[in-house]
This record gives sequence, structure tokens and C-alpha cells, in this order.
Amino acid sequence: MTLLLKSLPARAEVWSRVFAEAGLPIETDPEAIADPAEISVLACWQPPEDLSIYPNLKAVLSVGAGVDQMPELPPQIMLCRSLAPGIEMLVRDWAVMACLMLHRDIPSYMAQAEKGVWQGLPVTLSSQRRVGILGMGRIGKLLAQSLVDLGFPVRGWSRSGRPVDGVEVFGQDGLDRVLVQSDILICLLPLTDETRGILNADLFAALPKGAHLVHAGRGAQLDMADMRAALDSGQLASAMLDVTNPEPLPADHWAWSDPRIVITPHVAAETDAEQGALHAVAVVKALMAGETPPGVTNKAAGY
Ligand code: NDP
Ligand code: OXD
Repeated sequence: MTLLLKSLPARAEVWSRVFAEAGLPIETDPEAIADPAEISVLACWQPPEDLSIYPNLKAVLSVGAGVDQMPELPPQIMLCRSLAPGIEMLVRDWAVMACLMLHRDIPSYMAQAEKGVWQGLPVTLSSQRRVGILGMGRIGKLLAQSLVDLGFPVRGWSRSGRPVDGVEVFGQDGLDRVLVQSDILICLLPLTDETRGILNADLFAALPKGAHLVHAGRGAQLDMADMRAALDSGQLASAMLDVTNPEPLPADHWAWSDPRIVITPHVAAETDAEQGALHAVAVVKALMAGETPPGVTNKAAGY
């Protein structure tokens, strides 16, 4: 059972070593494959258009947490995502930072700094700033724990409404109950048919006036024009975005120079090569044992 990795040479080197240590075969150069029928798993960000060249392919493994960049796969091919543990910790760190930056008015202080203004702004206790998290999966759960530890009251929203310690989690029909109590709203949803464009005028209108937005899900979930209108009306006070619509954000896009918005270029997480390779080993071993591989996605749900 051979895994084919489509990635950069530096990553290929790490994966080759980890697979050798695990005693499993790996290919990192599609041109060097003698018999394509030996390839059972393809690890990549995006697969080649024609997968029929690998007639025994069992699974495609995304090297990132998201799978929205993947095309529709034939029904017999599983779609997995990376569960490399560094991913959720890095996004958690980024989202805690973003939440604290908006909580402590850093965009306003950055705007004041541009003009050399030394002026304090009113301070709010974390216990008085309610946070709502859209998406209570691997990242959302970890983030919620950190924010609870910092004293923020946290509510979460997920498809299932599955309970999470210390957090009130609402299911699909509870979105409004989360929004109405979200002074800071954090989006960590996967991009699916149901979540595309979810951060729009209607959603912003359901937030308390002057709320803050943190977005690290996917750019296509955000209507940037609606966000701008909400900022202009004061419905939103500020936003911190790791993902934008479109992506990359063009150099002359209005959002870059809007003092109410802080942007990072989709860098909240990067899959650690070693951890990614170890997860891929676990995927291959599970397939060899006839077990469900870790990180397998629900194709119908889209994540
Ligand atoms: P998970 O699959 O572990 O969690 C997804 C969460 O979203 C689950 O709680 C799920 O509900 C919920 N959800 C999905 N669809 C809906 C819906 N229609 N309505 C309500 N809730 C929904 O994903 P991760 O936490 O690992 O990652 C989340 C996303 O973060 C990724 O898909 C990716 O888009 C983004 N990401 C961004 C990165 C960056 O660098 N900016 C890095 C890594 C990830 P349920 O629990 O019921 O299944
Ligand atoms: C991911 C990402 O999905 O980096 O891993 O966005």
C-alpha cells in the first residue's frame, strides 16, 4: 500500500524519512512511479484532475485541516483531512490573539499611533465581553477552553450542538441565540454549501451593536461588502481576518487600508511536516487494517 505525496521538496524529505521509519512505502515524484496501480493513498492540497490513473486509489488525504479545495471524488475514494495536532493549536493561538486584540481595542490604538495620539480608551473586563464561536470542532473546542480560562463567557454553535465542557453549545437552529450574545464573534466553520456566505448583513444585524468579528474559517464565508456596511453603520466595531474574499486579497483592495480591520494572509496555521507525516502513517495503517482512517470526512456534509 503506497502513499503518493504531492508537495514541496522540503516536506517530501520529512515524509520520506517518517515513512521509512514506519517501514511503509512512499512516492514523492509522480513521474518516478513504475506502477500507478500500487498507489493507494494520495496526500496533497489538491489532486491532479484525472485520478483514474491510480486505479487502486482508496483515499485522498488533504495535507491541511480543510477539504473545501478538493474536487468531488468518485464514491469509492475516501476523503480525509489532516489531523496533525499542531494545526488546531496554531489556529487557537491566532484566534486568542485576535480576540484579545479586538477586546482591548488594538485597531483603534493602531489608528491613533498613525497620528501619534496618546489617548486611553475605556477598558472592559473579559467577564463582561461575551464571545460566540461558530464551529465547535477540533479548533473551536480548544479555543473555547482557552477563552473560558481567560474569563470570557463563551457560547458555541455547531451542526450537532454536541456538548463541550464549560461552554453553552447550540445546534443548527440555535444560531440566533448565539449571535444575540456575541460581543465578539469568531468564525471557525468549514466551507460547505451551508456555510458559504454565512457572514453576511443578516448575520451582522443579529449581533449586539458594536460587535467585533474574528474570522479564520474560509474567505468565501464572508461577504466583505456587507462587513464594510456593518462597520460603517457601527453595527460592527472592528474585525480581524485571517481569511478574505477573495484570497489572496488584491493589493489595492479597500480592506487593507481600513483602520477598523486587521488582516493576516491566511497564516493562522501551517501543517507541521513531521506531524502531518505521522498522521498520514496512521491513515495508511488504518487502511491496511481495514479500519476507518483518522480524519475521514463526511462527503455528504462537506467536511
Ligand atoms: P472540524 O471539522 O473539527 O469542526 C467543524 C465544526 O463546524 C464542527 O463543530 C461542526 O459541527 C461545525 N459545522 C460544520 N458545518 C456546520 C453548519 N452548517 N452549521 C453549524 N455548524 C457547522 O474542523 P476544524 O475545527 O478542524 O476546522 C474548522 C475549519 O477551520 C476548517 O474547515 C478550515 O476551514 C478552517 N481552518 C483555517 C485555518 C487557517 O489557517 N485560517 C487552518 C485550519 C483550519 P459538528 O461538531 O456538529 O460536526
Ligand atoms: C488548513 C488551512 O485548512 O491552513 O489547514 O487553512
